[in-house]
Amino acid sequence: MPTASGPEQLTSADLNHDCLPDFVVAANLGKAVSVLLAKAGGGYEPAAKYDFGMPKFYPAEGFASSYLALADLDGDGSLDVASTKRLSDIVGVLRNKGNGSFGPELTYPTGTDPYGLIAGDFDLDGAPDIALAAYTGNSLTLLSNVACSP
Ligand SMILES: [Ca+2]
Ligand SMILES: [Ca+2]
Ligand SMILES: [Ca+2]
Repeated sequence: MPTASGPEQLTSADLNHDCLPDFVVAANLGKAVSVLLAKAGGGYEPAAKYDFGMPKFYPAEGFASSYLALADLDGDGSLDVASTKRLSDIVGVLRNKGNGSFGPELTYPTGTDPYGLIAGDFDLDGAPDIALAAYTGNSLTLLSNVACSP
């Protein structure tokens, strides 16, 4: 299954509510997030448990996409994608339209050169937030979610 070039990290979850696991891949060289949606009826043969459609590529604002986190960041019930951009000072958020396709990437400021990230409700208000480790900035950025009011 092809992805954008230089895939670094991947994660899996059901992005389109069909109970089949989909994949999201962060690509460094290709500067994109690749989304592969599982197709129903893929069978259970070895190494081909699920058949995937052609991946969709979401350009990463011209920066290498390194790490991913999935969470329902806008509170609409579908998982969204947050990805760090190496050698930048932003994190990108792709909002799931509910069917596993995504709108234009939104960006938010971080420390210098964000790398690893995790999603979690760090301020205990019920909405998922994002914490990022900034590689050359030697810092941790905590982005509190104000878009989601559960
Ligand atoms: Ca799915
Ligand atoms: Ca969502
Ligand atoms: Ca929160």
